[in-house]
Amino acid sequence: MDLDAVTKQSALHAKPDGLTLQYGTAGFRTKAEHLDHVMFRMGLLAVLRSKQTKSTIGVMVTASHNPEEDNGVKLVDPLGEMLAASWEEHATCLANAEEQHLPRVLVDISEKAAVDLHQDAFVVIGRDTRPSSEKLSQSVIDGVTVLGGQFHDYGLLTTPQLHYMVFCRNSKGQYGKATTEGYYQKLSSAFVELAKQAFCSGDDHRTLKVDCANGIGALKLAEMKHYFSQGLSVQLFNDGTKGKLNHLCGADFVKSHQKPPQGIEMKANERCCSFDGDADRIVYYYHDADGQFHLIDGDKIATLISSFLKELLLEIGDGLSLGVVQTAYANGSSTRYLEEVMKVPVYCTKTGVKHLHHKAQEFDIGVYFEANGHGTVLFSKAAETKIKQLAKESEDEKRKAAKMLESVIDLFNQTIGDAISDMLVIEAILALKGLTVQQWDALYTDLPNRQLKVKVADRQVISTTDAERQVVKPPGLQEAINDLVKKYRLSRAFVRPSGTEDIVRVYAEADSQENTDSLAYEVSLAVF
Ligand code: 16G
Ligand code: ZN
Repeated sequence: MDLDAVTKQSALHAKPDGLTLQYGTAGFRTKAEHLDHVMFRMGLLAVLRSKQTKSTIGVMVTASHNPEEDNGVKLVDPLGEMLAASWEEHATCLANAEEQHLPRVLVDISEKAAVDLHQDAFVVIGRDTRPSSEKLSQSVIDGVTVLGGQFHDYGLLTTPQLHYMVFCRNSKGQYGKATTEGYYQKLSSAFVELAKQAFCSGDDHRTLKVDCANGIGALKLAEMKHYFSQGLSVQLFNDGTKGKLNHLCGADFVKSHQKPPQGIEMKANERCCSFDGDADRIVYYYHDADGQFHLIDGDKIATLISSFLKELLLEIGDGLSLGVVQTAYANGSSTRYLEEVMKVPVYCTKTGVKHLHHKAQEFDIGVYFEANGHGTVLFSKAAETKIKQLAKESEDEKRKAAKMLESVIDLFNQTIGDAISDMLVIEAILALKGLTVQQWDALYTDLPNRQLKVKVADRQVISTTDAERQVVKPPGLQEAINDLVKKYRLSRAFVRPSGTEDIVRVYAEADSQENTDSLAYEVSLAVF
C-alpha cells in the first residue's frame, strides 16, 4: 500500500471537518455535496475487500428513491449480495476518519481483516442517473486506482444490474455474461420461453404501463424491451426526459401515498407498475371502473409468486421446501393468507434486504419481499440441480412443471430484488394463469394501514427486538403501545428507528382506515 500516494490523493477528496456518517441499511446516503470523500474512501475499501475475498467487488453510486439532490454508495460482495456486516463497520470507520488518520485506519482494517496486500484487486462500478453520480463515481475510481486496483466502469446501470455483473464475474460466467447484453438476453429468453406456454393456452399479446420514476430503469427498459417484445409490450412513463427523479412518481411515492404517480395515463382496470429510482423495487396498481385506486404491493407480489411456485412444486412432487420471508411492515392479511390459506411457512425479519435475503437462503426455495416492493426468490444449489434433472428426465406434466421452474430460476435476479426481473416474472405468471389484475388483487383484502414519521431528538433511544415488532427501550413505551392497540379490532402497531432517515417510523393496522389513523396518531404521541 502506497500510503503517501493515498494521503496525497485524499487531499483532493478531503473530508469536511466533523462530518460523521454511518454505513446503514442501504450504505451511505446523504446530500450529494457531502459525499466526495466517502466515494474516494469506498474505492479504497473496495480494493481491500477485493484482495481479501480474492474476488471482484462492486460499488454502486445511487440513493435509490431519495430526492435527486441526495446520493449514496453501497458495496456489493462477491456473490452479488450486500456487503458483510463486519465490513460495514470498516466502511463507517474509514468514512469518518479525519484526513491525518486515514493511512492508519487503512492499515488497521487490513490487519483486522487479514487482507493479503499482494493479492490483485478488481472492482466494478455502476451509477444511477443523478446529476451528481458521474463525478462521484469518478471519485470511487480515484480511490480504486491509488491502491493499485483494476476496475471496470459500467457507467449507467440499475442497482440490480450491478449486483448481477458482480456475481457473473465471480461465478466465471456460470450465472450469465457480465454485460448488459448478457443480462437482457438471459432474462428475456427465460421470459419468452414462459410466455410461449401461456400463448399456447390462448392469452393475447400483453401490454403494461411502467412508471420509471424518471430514473435509470427507463434507460435500461428502453434498451431491453425489444428483447422480450414477443411476449410483452411495455409503455414507458416518467422516463426522465421531462420530470425530476422520484418527484411525485416511482414505487416509493406510490406505496407511501397510496395513490398513482403523476405523469401516467391510467384507464379503468388497466395494469400499471412503478419502479423506484434505481429499479430495485416494483409495485403494481390500477383504477377500477369507479375510479378507485388499488395498490398491489410487495406482499401481494410475494403471494402471487409463492402460490405459483407452490403449484409447480406440487406438480414435480419432490419435497422441496418453500418459505416466505417478510418484515413487520407486511400487511396482516397477507401473512394470514399465506399461512392459513396457502399453508406456506412465513418468517419475519428486521427491515433491510440483507436480513430477508439471509433468511430466504435457509429454504430450497426462499421467497422474500418487503411490502415496499423490494424482493426476489432464491433457489438453493440442491433445488436447482434437482429441477434441472427433472426437466431432462421426467415425463409429461412433471417435466413441463420442471421446465417452467427452470425458466423461472433464470428469470429471477437471485442476487437482489430487481424491478425489471420481477416485472417479467409477474407478467409471465399472470399470463400463464390467465389472471387479470383484479383477480390478483382479490386474493385477499389488505387491512387498512398507516405509516407516520416522528421527529425526535435522538432516534437511537428507541431499540427493538422480535424483528422490530417490540420495543425494549425506552422502558414503558411497549406497554403504552400495547394498551393503545387493545382499543381496536384486528389491530397491530410498532415503532422503529429508521435506518435511512433521522426519524422514528410508526406503523399501524386496524379494521377501518379511521381506526388505523387514530391508532397511528396515538402511538406517535406515545413516542415523544
Ligand atoms: C433501505 C433498504 C430497504 C428498506 C429501507 C428501510 C436495502 C437495499 N434497502 O432502502 O430494504 O426497506 O431501507 O428504510 O436494504 P428505513 O430504515 O428508513 O425504514
Ligand atoms: Zn431502490
